[in-house]
Amino acid sequence: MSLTLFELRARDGQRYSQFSWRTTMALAHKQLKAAHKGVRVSDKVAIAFSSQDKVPILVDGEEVIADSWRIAEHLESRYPDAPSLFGGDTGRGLARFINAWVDRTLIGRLVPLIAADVVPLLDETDGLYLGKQFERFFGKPLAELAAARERDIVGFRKLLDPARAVMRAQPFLSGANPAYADYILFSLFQWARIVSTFEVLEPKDAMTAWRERMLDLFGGLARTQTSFSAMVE
Ligand SMILES: N[C@@H](CCC(=O)N[C@@H](CS)C(=O)NCC(=O)O)C(=O)O
Repeated sequence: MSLTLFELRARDGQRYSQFSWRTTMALAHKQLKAAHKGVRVSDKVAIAFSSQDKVPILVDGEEVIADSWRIAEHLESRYPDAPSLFGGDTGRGLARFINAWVDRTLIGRLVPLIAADVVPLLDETDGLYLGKQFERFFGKPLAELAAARERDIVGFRKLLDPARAVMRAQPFLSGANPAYADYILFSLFQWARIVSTFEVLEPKDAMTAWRERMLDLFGGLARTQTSFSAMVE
C-alpha cells in the first residue's frame, strides 16, 4: 500500500488547503501514513494526472481519487478494519449533511473575512491567482471584505449555534469520539488559524473548547504539523 496526498502549499510551507485537512485528519483516524506532496494553487500541470483542477487528491496505489468527500468514502470502503470514519450508513448520511452545511453555508461566510490574509502567504503568481478567484467569487475587493470583518464575524458565529448546542451535550459532533463530521467542520477553523491571526471564535465559546480538543487529536497533529516541511517523510 502506498498513499500520497496532494495538497496546497504556501510560500513558507504552510499547508493551507482546508479540504486537504479533512483528508489529513481522516488518514490519521484510519491510522494510515501518507506522503504529503505540496502543490501551488496556480500550478494545474502538477495535478493534471487527476483529470481535474483541485486538491485534495489521494493516490492510493493505482487509484487516483479527487474531492475530499470521495476520498473519505474511499478510505472507509478500502480500509474497513481501521476505525470507522462514519460509524455506518446512517452516520455517513449525517456526515454528508455536515459536508453540505460547511461547504454551502459556513465557508461562504467565513472565507471572505479572512481571504485578504491568505494572499501575502503565497508567491506572486499564486497570490494573484487566488486573490482574483476570491474577488470574482465574493464580488468585492479583498480589502473591502476584510474591512467589515469585525461586524460580519458576529453573524458567522451565530450560524454555528446548532453545532454549539451539540458541543454543550457531548464532546464531539460525532458523539463521545471524533469522526469524519468533526473533521469536516474543523477544517474551516484549521484553515483560519493557519492563514490568519483573526479571532474567529470567542474564548469562552463551547466551539473554542471543541476546537482545542480537535487540535489535541492524534498527538497534536493539527496543532503542530501546519508546515509542509514537517510532514515530508
Ligand atoms: N469539493 C472539493 C473542493 C476542493 C477545493 O475547492 N480545493 C481548493 C483548495 S482548498 C482548490 O484546490 N482550489 C484550487 C482552484 O480552485 O484553482 C473537495 O471537497 O475536495
